[in-house]
Formats: sequence, C-alpha cells, structure tokens
Amino acid sequence: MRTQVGIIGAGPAGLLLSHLLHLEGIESVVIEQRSRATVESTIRAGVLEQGTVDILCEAGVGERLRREGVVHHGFEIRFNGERHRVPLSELTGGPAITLYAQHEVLKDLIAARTAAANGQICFEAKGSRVFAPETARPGIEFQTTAGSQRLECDFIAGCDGYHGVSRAAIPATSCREFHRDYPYAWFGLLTATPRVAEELIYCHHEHGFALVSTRSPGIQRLYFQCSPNTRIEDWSDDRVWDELHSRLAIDGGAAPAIGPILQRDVVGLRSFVCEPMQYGRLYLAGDAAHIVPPTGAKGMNLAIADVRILARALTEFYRSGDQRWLDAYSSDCLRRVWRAQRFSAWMTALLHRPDPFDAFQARLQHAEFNALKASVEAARVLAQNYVGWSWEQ
Ligand code: RFL
Ligand code: PHB
Repeated sequence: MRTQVGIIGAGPAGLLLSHLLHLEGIESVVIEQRSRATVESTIRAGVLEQGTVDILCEAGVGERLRREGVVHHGFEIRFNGERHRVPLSELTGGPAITLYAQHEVLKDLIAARTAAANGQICFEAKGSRVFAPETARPGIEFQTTAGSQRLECDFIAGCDGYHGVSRAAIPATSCREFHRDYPYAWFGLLTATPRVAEELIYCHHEHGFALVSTRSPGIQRLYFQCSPNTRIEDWSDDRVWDELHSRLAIDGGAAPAIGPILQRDVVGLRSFVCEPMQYGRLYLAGDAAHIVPPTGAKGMNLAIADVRILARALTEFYRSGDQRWLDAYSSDCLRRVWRAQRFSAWMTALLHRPDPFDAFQARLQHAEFNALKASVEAARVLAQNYVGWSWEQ
C-alpha cells in the first residue's frame, strides 16, 4: 500500500489532520488500534476553545457542533467556601468556550472521512511500527485480520497519544523529554443527573479539588481530586456523593443531585513535552508530543492547533516543494505548547490540595484567589488563557 501521509491514531489530532489534508487534495491513511465503536464512545474532553470551534466549522465538520454545543460565557470558582464568577466573555471582550464532548467531535470527523471516496481509516490495526522515519521513504507496518500490512508514505504523522509507538521511533539522542508528575489524580464520574448550574464550577476545598462539568441537560461530568493509587472499587456510590457534596457544599451554591453513576475512572495528572516534535519525515502531534494536566482544559485544543499547523506545512510542501514550513513545524507548535503548560500548571497549583499538605502553599493559594477577586487584570489574564489564544499569538 502507498499513500502520501500515513497517520497513526484516530483521535482528534489524526482525524482532523486527515480531513484537512483531504480538503487540500492530499491523500492519507489513518491507522487506529481500537474499534470504531470504542473510539466513538470513549469519554474524554469537553471544553473547546473558540479557535478549535472555528477550525472545525471552517473545515465543514461543525454543523452538529454549532447546533448541539453549548457556549459558556463564564465559570465559577469555589474557594474554601467562597464563590467567585470569572466572566470570560466580559473579560476577553468576546471569545468564550463551547461544551461539546470529544467523542462527538470524533463521530463528526469519522463521518466526514468515511463519506469521502478516498477516506481510509483502518480500525483495529494491531502492532503498528514506524520504519525508516529518517529517510525519504518512511512507512508503517501493522497487522489486520487480513494479515501483515506495509504502508509506504512520503510523511508520517504520529498522532497516537502519550502511550503510542511513534515517539519511540525517535532515537533518544535526537529528542529531549520534559516531565512532571503530580502526587494526585482525578476521580471522574459520568452521571445521569440534572445539570448542576449554567456554568462549570472549579472548586478548591481542604479535602482537595472538585470540578462540575456537563455533557447534556441529563448527563453530567464530575471530578474530584484523589490519590493516584485510588482503587475505583473502594468507592461506593454513597462515598462518592458524600465526598462531592462536602467539597462543593456552600451557602447558596448548587450541589449535584444524587443519581445513577454511568461510568467512573481515575485519571493520573502529568505534564510532558517532547522536543523537537519531529524527526526526519516523522511529525508528532497532540498527546504523542505533549500532555497537560486537564485542569486548564487544553489537551485536545493543543492537538487541534498542532495539526492545523502541520496540515498547512504539508500543503505548502506539496504545492510548491517549499520545505520551510515543515522545518518550522516544531518550533511553531512549541510556543503554544509551553504557554499551555504554564497555564495548566498554574491552574493545577491554584486548585489542588498539595500532597503532603503544605500550610505555606495553602496560604499562597488563598492569596492567588484573592488577587483574582480583587484585580480585573489578574482575572483577565486567567480568562484570556482559558479561552485560548488567536492563531497569530
Ligand atoms: P488521543 O485522543 O489519545 O488519540 C490517540 C489515538 O491513537 C490510538 N493509538 C494507536 N493507534 C494505532 N497504533 C498504535 N500503536 C496506537 N497507539 C495509540 C489510540 O487508540 C487513540 O485513538 O490523542 P490526540 O488525538 O492527540 O488528542 C488528545 C486529546 O485526546 C487529549 O489531549 C484530551 O482528551 C485532553 N483533555 C481535555 N482537552 C481539552 O482540550 N479540553 C478538555 O476539557 C479536556 N478534558 C482531557 C480532559 C483529558 C482527560 N483525560 C482522560 C486524561 C479530561 C480528561 C479527564
Ligand atoms: C470536562 O468536561 O471533561 C472537563 C471540563 C473542564 C476541564 C477538564 C475536563 O478543565
């Protein structure tokens, strides 16, 4: 098999890249290890920046997003029993965020790719391996039910997430990795309960962080800080609801209604960057190249920003043979990546309970919260970072 761009991973990065290339008349094949049904039903991100919404709409895959996505113009912070609203649109002078689940974005992209005559996504491909990334004839080997496959390409896009195989194809001497692990994790819940409030609630409490998000009027996404070693089976429904209620309880503030818990998971928090994001003709995008803790809601937005840059660079190459955009890919992406790292680390430090507890850090957190309340400038910096940066910034 031969194609122009071989893409490993049918997440937001891989699928959008394939679609953007298709719009420019460039052929690609997406190799995905999971089934289509699993990809379309895995619960992950929910917050889309305006720039992400714009690119999906411009690419012609925003019809359902426009109809079903819900625009939020602010969010609430609850800090040791005090409430403060961050009025995003008022502070940014326009841009807000849209709540639309990541798996809905994936459904829209898969529908668009499979509707196109050349839209090839190879689901349930096992044992993928990148070969010859440093040469002009790189490729991907993998297994399907039909046997071993060999896909030869001009370029490879490694969009296979943090645990994927593409990053491992870069020799250790040709990249540098930056890591930070956090001593806590998030317990995530999907519940069949009514909406708690009109906007998201980020909560700092002496027991730890909690977050109230939403997927639809009848389905909520709730999180609370836990230890990374937490065993899901140790948390009965009653224990989960008690913990959430004690963290979110506040005079006059809404609390989640108790109801069926549809799904629960424990998500570790980590920050990670691989520099550079390219090696030979292999280009990493999204979580394969960088991870942010979910507190700032940046991961999927960064994945989308990467592939927008990569699609443009590949388009320039095929149009004119000009390699300059491809050469600049990594440095163009890394500016935004480190900006998002900085913001996500800041949000994480503001809202989580340090573990082990650190009384000095707790006072600093409170001082930071007071600064957000007292200073419009401080709140504006938070709002601008949260809603995301324009493409030129
Ligand atoms: P993905 O989504 O992980 O997709 C990678 C795909 O590659 C496949 N794969 C392979 N395929 C073939 N061969 C192999 N060897 C393969 N290895 C892996 C996988 O099966 C998968 O389908 O990476 P991508 O495309 O870079 O997208 C990144 C985003 O998914 C991620 O950053 C976000 O979900 C992060 N995130 C959030 N981002 C936001 O922008 N806004 C949010 O509100 C937000 N909330 C979140 C989040 C992540 C969370 N978790 C689960 C860590 C909330 C949570 C709880
Ligand atoms: C979510 O809805 O899953 C969500 C919202 C905000 C975050 C992280 C996750 O910061």
